Amino acid sequence: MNSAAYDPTAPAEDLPAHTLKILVAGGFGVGKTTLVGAVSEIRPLRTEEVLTDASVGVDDLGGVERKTTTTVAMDFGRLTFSGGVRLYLFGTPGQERFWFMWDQIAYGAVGAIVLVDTRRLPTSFASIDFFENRGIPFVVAANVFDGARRYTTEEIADALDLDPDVPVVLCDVRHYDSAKNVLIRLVEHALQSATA
Ligand SMILES: Nc1nc2c(ncn2[C@@H]2O[C@H](COP(=O)(O)OP(=O)(O)OP(=O)(O)O)[C@@H](O)[C@H]2O)c(=O)[nH]1
Ligand SMILES: [Mg+2]
Repeated sequence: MNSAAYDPTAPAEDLPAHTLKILVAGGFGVGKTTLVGAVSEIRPLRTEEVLTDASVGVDDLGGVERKTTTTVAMDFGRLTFSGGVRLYLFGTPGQERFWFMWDQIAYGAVGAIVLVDTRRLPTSFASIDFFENRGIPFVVAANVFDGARRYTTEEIADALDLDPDVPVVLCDVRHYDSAKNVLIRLVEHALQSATA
């Protein structure tokens, strides 16, 4: 190594210029873990446990009958954009009995994606209230499940009684490009909110 050329204070070239903490929230079984897994450039950290009988009659599995596990703490993933922005993605647990963790997971977040399943909109009401009450910018992303009726973004915004400045996007969280598009929309919205 040429020690004369070594400057320990110089920024490493592979380090991103900006790092942002982003939350992936929404109700039970809307696809949060799937989204983090679809976009993460590192192997995502997952805290999945098998769904037990405790869920019966509590969690609405309508439409996601094949779901066998649930997040009990959080998901974690990472995505770096070529412009030098790195996102740290934190997926929240959806089951109501784990909501007490949301404040800790949300600490320091610049924005959130609230995923909704249009067949089970009420499962995401609590997430929307959570970010509205804390003034954390969020976008609503409708994860369009196969066979689900298609709604327009206007219909979804109306049904959720969203403020007019909250962006609504349609997505399929299983696909990298679609999930990444939601993240880009959120970063734009969070930046606009910060400079407004
Ligand atoms: N058909 C279809 N299935 C999906 C889609 N997104 C997720 N799934 C499936 O739906 C189920 C729910 O996905 P998860 O990613 O575990 O949902 P979650 O929001 O993390 O769930 P919790 O952590 O339990 O709240 C899984 O069985 C997925 O394979 C989708 O866009 N289309
Ligand atoms: Mg999950």
